[in-house]
Amino acid sequence: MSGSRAKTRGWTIDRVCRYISFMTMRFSPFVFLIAVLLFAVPARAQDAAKPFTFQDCDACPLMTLVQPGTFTMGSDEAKKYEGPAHPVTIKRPFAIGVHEVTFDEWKACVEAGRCGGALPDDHDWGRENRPVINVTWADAVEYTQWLSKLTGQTYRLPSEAEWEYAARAGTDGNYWWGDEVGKGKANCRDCGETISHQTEPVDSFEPNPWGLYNVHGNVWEWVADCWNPSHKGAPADGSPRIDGDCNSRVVRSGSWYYFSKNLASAWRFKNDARVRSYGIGFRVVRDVPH
Ligand SMILES: [Ca+2]
Repeated sequence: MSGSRAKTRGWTIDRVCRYISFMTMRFSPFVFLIAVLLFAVPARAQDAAKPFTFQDCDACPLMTLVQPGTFTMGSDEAKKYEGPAHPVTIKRPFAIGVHEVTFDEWKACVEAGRCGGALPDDHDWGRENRPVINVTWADAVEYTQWLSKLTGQTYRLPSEAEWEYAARAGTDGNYWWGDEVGKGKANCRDCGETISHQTEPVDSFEPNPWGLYNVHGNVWEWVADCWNPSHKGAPADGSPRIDGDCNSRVVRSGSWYYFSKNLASAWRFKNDARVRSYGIGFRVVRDVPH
């Protein structure tokens, strides 16, 4: 396994800084500014088409950078627990897993003597690039703690607000692609012509506009928050709720087993934090130093 230095398309952050320092000394600041502008304009256009991604180590989850912003969390058309809709402002950028954490990624933690010391049951669906399942909320937290120690960065579960912000990716419909689930866009009970009856590889289907895969369906995803049956009293700054029933934790996304209504961006559900389920996995968040 490689070290903890962040890799960004072949250019480390240290290398970029050294290059800028050298060019500023070598040429006049004015000439260098022109060169940077010429370089930056096409780079921004490229970034808009392809979200910025990085890994902190070879076995670490692929992460994408999410910029700060304000969005409306929840829904006033609540079927059950999704109201009231309320504004949330994410004040700092953060990085979130492009995919649900895979069995292969989990395996690295097991081989390091953590994460229970054995791979969870895969129900004979195959492991590798499928989402890890049959992990408790505490198991998921332990994985983030192991990643943090390995990389020197702060990994953790997303807050429920961060999760919904990243899943919506600037959209306000039931799904990032619109209000109708359609066919062939996700893995759920009524998402396709046939029912999969199992998980699919984490890079199945099209990603959302911010590059996240399977924010709707495949596996439910543990988030950090304690359970509350509504958003009444929820924080407005994107932090997790630590009041309420903390023996139960929030899960988001819906899964292969559930119907499309349970996959909606605002849909929320709970589970006993001790539960191991063939329908629950998670994705990680990494704090971005500022
Ligand atoms: Ca999912």
